[in-house]
Amino acid sequence: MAAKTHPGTVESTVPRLQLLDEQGAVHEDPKLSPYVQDIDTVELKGLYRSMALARRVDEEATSLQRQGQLVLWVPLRGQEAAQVGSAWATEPTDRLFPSYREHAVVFHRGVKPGQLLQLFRGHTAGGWDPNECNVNLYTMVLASQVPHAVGYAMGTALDRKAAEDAGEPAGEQTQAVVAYYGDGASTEGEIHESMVFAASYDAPILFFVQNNQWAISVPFSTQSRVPLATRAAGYGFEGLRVDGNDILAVLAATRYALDKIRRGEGPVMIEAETYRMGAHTTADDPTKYRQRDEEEQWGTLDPLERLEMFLRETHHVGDEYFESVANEGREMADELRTDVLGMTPPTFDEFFDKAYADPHSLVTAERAEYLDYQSGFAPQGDQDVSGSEGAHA
Ligand SMILES: Cc1ncc(C[n+]2csc(CCOP(=O)(O)OP(=O)(O)O)c2C)c(N)n1
Ligand SMILES: [Mg+2]
Repeated sequence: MAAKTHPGTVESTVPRLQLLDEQGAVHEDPKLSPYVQDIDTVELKGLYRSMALARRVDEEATSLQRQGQLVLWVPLRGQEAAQVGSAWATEPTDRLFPSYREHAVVFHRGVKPGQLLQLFRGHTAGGWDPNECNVNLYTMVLASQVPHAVGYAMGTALDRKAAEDAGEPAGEQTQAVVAYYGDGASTEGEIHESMVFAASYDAPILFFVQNNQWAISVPFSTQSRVPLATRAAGYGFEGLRVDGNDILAVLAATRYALDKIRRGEGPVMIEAETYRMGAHTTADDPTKYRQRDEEEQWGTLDPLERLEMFLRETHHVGDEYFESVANEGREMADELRTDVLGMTPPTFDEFFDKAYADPHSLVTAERAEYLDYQSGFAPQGDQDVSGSEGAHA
């Protein structure tokens, strides 16, 4: 579906790539098709399963937030193909830098849904160890992860060069870095700076933009007059524009990009055109700023339904498989709910221990001051919560 455009929009010279069309049929593309030759029925079922489980977790998390069990939730519905397809193309050694909606990406790297929900319950400031799964922590500050990712990519390239200069055997494969961000974040200055540095230093990085058409209530037509992929040329590297609801195109384009990056041919950018089907977060009401017919049109482009059509019609996968995935999703959601309801909140003083890796005298003093202040209150059981006074949290 064509994105809403501004009257001043310049016709794009970057073609929109697609392999799996809206009716669930595959077409050849000279650039992308070679990168998905190995994707057989087993792999396709795996891709479907990952998307479906991520969607089920997303639904459960939305309900948990509505029931007051999470502080906030950021729905991913609609973006499953962009996330699973791109993550699937990476090697476990590649370093990923998400923003805050990349749930399917972090699940692909082994982060458990319960670990992620601890963050959205306010029980942790992180959720996982970035060095264990090679995924940096979420960041809410738009675009801030992108210069970090470029710096990391420049560092890996320098390490590799230093090892080569010292005559040490080169590692098995060049580590690539993927920075995820959105159409709204793409207009932050950090992205421009990141692209200039990445191009100048030939950093092994993939800029992966999920253009979900909205930055909260601001439509994409306000962010850019051209598809974002066209911007890459201005920095001197390749930009690919893919149908982000077509998991095969996303997978192939990401593999193509990572191959190029590993050959030392500089950064690449991918714009995955997709749609945020739900609210921006559980604190948002999209009916205030977007039209129902737009949502309905994009609803016909659902990435899961498209892959399901292809699996059923071309790969003869039947109901049994889809039912087993749905059952697995239900069990996963039940476990997640039990897990979340059983989580014990950390005490506030624990946060002082997380400020620095090593003890710090100032933080130690602040912690003592805080504990002293807290000790001035009556123990929980003695509090009078019947009247209005003293009943506030
Ligand atoms: C530096 C900064 N400015 C503003 C915000 C407030 N904010 C949070 S999300 C968002 C929209 C981001 O849109 P986009 O980059 O398209 O990502 P999406 O939420 O659509 O995935 C804004 C403006 C923020 N978090 N950080
Ligand atoms: Mg967006």
